[in-house]
Amino acid sequence: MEVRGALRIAVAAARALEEEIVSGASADDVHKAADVLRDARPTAVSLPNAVNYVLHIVESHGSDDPAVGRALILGEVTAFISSLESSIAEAAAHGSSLVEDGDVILTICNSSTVVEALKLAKGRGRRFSVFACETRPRWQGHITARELSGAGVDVTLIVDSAAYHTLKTKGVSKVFVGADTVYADGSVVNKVGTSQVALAARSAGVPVYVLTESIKFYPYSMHGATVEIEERDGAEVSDIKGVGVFNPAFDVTSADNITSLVTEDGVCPPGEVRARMEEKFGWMM
Ligand code: RUB
Repeated sequence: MEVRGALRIAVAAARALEEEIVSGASADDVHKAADVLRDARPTAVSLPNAVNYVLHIVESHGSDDPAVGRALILGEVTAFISSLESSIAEAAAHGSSLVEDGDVILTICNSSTVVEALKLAKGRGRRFSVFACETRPRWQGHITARELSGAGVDVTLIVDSAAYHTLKTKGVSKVFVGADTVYADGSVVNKVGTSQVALAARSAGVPVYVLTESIKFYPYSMHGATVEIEERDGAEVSDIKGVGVFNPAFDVTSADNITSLVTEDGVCPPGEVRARMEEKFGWMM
């Protein structure tokens, strides 16, 4: 939990492998490091996607001269990390263009893409306000509130269970959330509570936008695979003796409750995710 958020996790993993390669690790050691990194957290598919892509680069540069091979690999890995970093800026730029004067935006958790989009909108002079769900049990919504407030955005914290009431009574016009994993059918895995917010938003007639880089697309979901939902220690929720705790960290928001996904390539309805996935992840399949 020192590195949180699906995109930051992907960048951190790719950087760790880059360091391994710089330090002269053998291909075997790079593979072992990749296994450790992949197992760090189970839900955000940006992690295995980034790790697998670096391995794909390593494998495609077998050279008789190891120094030449390593230089080629490093060049491509560094370019890949830069492309991850620019994908957040591009997705956020597309997201920010959805923000209109007078908007009231509700969000949950701490998505760097959502925060960046809202900061960009503020920087462009848009007048809007934000409600941030606290995001129990680890309070990532407080991070969002602090970051937005620091950027001069009018932000109000709510407890997670106030989401529907807030949607109905505070003129919420849009919901912006991030993603950990995107399935081929356009459904999205994100911080637990996102699915309730989206259901409530649909019932209240409020559009839901998922801001996500395509490194979070899960290509194996084209064949029906799903990711494991991380379950965390019950002590994060309660220490009442004799009472069990179920503490899932993520949930799945159905495509029916999502208006559009917003990636570095622009706005994409849930029904178009499969085609984009095929285009982007052919190398993996
Ligand atoms: C973070 C979380 C974020 C997504 C998207 O969960 O669910 O909404 O990862 O974030 P955790 P980003 O704090 O448990 O990692 O847009 O930064 O990739």
